[in-house]
Amino acid sequence: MSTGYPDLDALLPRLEAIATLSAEALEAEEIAVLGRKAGELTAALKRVASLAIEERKRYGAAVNQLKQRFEAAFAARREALESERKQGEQAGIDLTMPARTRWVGAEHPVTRVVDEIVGIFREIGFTVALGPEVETEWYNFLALNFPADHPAMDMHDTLYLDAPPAEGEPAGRLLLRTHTSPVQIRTLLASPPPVRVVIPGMVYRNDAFDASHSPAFSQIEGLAVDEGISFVDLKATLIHFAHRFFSPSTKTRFRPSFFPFTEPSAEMDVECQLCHGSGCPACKGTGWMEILGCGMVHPAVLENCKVDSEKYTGWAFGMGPHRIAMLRYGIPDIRLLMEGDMRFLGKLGE
Ligand code: 2NL
Repeated sequence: MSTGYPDLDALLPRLEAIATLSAEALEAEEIAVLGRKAGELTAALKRVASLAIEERKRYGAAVNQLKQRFEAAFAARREALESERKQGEQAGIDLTMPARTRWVGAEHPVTRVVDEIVGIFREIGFTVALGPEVETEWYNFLALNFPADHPAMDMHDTLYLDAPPAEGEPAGRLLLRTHTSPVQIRTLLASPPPVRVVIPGMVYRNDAFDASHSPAFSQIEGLAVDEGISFVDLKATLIHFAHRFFSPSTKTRFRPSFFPFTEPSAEMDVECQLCHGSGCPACKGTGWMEILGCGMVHPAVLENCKVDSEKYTGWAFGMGPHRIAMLRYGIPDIRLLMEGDMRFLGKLGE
């Protein structure tokens, strides 16, 4: 209902809105409209005195009428809030309690790293394979050319189960897999070459938690077996991976290494992602970070998988997504990736 005065009409939307205000907003609005010093209607009332007599009567009446409507609306809202509060009190609800802010979800950094790595290899023709976390000694060690007296097979290094293998499985102890390589063995046995697979998963070792060790952590391995595959394919593919995952200008280097299941073997470093090669505490001043191990699949491993090592060759790599996430995001302690503390994960998700 118009007052007939544009300056007073300008206040009508605020009159309407009073029925929606919270207790705090109601108090502030009351001061803003009716306050003795700076209230908008108080100012209008002050203007009345300066008007000619006829106009003074008409405008004064309009201001007073509007003031009464505001006063009634403020009183009604206060009453409504009070009765809501009483109802809430009876129901055991405290309506004055601040609302919980909503948690915004984000991918876990390790999940993000695994998905990106898998994505990069899928782009170049690799598929994903998965396998059991409880394994036999044969799949986890012996098929991979570990000698039977290798220290990794010791009870001090590997978690063994107190149960015999299932019927039809090779004899030997059951254990929690110490790497994802047994899935590569299963893949080669199930499907003859050409094979190009990546295998992400959790692996287990008899280590206590500290800043750089965990008894459970992730690994992702890749395997390519075909006719005519050479170390050139290994290098080209892994350098391509480093350029896709880090950046196209990331420097890489290969250093000779040893694994029972590859020959020759190497480790690949990328330039330190924190100092970009100049040397910092994260790379111990070297300017390089080790991100993976790799090599040409040992012929004995191919033969264990019924693959003719005269006809076929292959290369493989393994890396640790928990470690990669720590290097990439500068996370100093692996336990931060295990504890699910939202103060940490929420920051990373931003
Ligand atoms: C590392 C090293 C590696 C492999 C894993 C592999 C699997 C088969 C045959 C040959 Cl079936 N190799 N996997 C090869 C080289 C290195 O992992 O440091 N991982 C964190």
